Amino acid sequence: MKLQLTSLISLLAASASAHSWLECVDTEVSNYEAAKANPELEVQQTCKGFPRNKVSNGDWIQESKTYLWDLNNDSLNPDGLACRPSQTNDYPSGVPMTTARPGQALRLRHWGNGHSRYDMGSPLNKDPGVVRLYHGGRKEVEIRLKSELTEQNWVKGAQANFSANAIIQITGSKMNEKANYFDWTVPSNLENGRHMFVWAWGWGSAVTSNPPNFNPATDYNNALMNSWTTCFDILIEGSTATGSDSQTSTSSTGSSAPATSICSSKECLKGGMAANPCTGSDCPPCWYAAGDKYNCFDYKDGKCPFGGAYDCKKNLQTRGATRFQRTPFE
Ligand SMILES: [Cu+2]
Repeated sequence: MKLQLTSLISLLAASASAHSWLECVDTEVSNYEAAKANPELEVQQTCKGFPRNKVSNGDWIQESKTYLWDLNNDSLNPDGLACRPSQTNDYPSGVPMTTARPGQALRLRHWGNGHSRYDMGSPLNKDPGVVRLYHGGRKEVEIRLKSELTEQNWVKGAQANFSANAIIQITGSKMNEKANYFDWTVPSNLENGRHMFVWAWGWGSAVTSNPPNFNPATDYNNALMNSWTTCFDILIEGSTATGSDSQTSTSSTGSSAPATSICSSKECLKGGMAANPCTGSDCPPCWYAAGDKYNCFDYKDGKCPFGGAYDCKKNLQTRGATRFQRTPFE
């Protein structure tokens, strides 16, 4: 049975176009380190919190037909919805909603389906892309349209490589993706109550691109278009927050504090030049992370010259640049 299912999965993964969906929001893996070190081991895992309305739970074939959501398929999604219409805020018995505290670590699990590596699987030589999360900013706010899956509604920092924490068994030139995970920490500024999230696999090529100082570890990846989504909720408990957003737009509260301290305490390179370091208020206002360093630039026409800056003067995270905004600086 197990072998059968595995070969059926490989067959479907190879024949179908690339696809994935979120299987579990709160995964407990009792032998993660051991299985990572030795992928031949059976992964011991249980799911404590599920995505919305997970009625075919565990039935991979059924879910690949009736649960995942092909965001950009205009005939299946003519209204441009962010969630499959059956993914309403329902949690049948046995597949409960996730309950979590701010600051809690969650291990999300999605299907690799043969797409975890550039040099193997299908399609061959394609970047596996990123998985990331979106949130409407407050409790009980629903993200309804795919057009709302923007950097503005991105949960800052909630973005990882599709196969970053995966357990993959390699045999010759074949891979068996035993489990793909996305480790994430619930933001500390979420108030108590139900919060709706959208998990997305950014896999297609976007029309926008990333600024020159783009840091893949921390910055929203504008070069990838979301292809597949799954919707879920988290019931937040034990929070002392009072309803500020999880997004960068609320930099007047919690989220600005770390960046503000970067502005005052870290060193940055003026004009991106190693010969011109400065610290704190002696520096130009527009800061860009570049690996473990920072580059800083003066305003140009009253604005930060590239998108995606942290503006230390206005205490504000600016939006990522489109490729059109980049033009004068290339
Ligand atoms: Cu696929």
